[in-house]
Amino acid sequence: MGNPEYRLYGHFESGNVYKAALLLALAGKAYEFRHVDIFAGATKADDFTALNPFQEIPVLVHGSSTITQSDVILRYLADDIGRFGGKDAGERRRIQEWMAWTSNKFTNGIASARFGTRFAGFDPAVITFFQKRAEAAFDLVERHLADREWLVGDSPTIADFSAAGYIFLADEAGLDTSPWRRMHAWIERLSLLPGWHHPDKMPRKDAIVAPTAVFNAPDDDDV
Ligand SMILES: N[C@@H](CCC(=O)N[C@@H](CS)C(=O)NCC(=O)O)C(=O)O
Repeated sequence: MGNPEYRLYGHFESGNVYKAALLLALAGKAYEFRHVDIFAGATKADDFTALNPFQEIPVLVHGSSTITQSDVILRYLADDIGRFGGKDAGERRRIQEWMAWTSNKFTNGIASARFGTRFAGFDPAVITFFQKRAEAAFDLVERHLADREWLVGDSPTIADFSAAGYIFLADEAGLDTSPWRRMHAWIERLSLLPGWHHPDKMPRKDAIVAPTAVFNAPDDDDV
């Protein structure tokens, strides 16, 4: 295999990196993975800061473009690959709404509870605060999925990948998602798409990641 066109800087523990890796996996795109040791402060190093002034992963490099922030990366990839980005302007707007909402409620919910539990040893009351916030967000997703299979439109989009990224890690945040039955079924649907992999299969060092399968939706030509 030649050099893949996409390079993703990340760390295997990052749900935000996983969102981008998930899209690439489902689209059947190979990518170069560059391991960034966030626990050793690599995001604060001068060379990384020059790449991403926000000093965070994920970062996507594609040709001469450097893109940061997981949801912006998802939008960039969807537009570049021509998949998962919504069928029309209305769907694109709905997708942006969902990504803005989940970036707030799930990050300051699941991701913060997980960080406090697994890595930072937060006070239990603080962890409970974030867990309750996540559970309130689960209620909303559960209602939304009453009469639909995907968050926006009738096929998977970057809204689903963005929202689901941390749900696949919810158990590490001390959250049991099984009582939210429709949400659970939606996560199950995502995990059955050809090419899907769990976050625990993220590369742990620099690697060329080859796709295992390509998910082809029946209406891909419309995108
Ligand atoms: N809003 C950012 C959040 C990114 C973020 O929190 N990245 C974490 C890993 S999940 C990180 O880089 N942590 C290391 C650091 O801040 O130095 C996004 O959506 O990409």
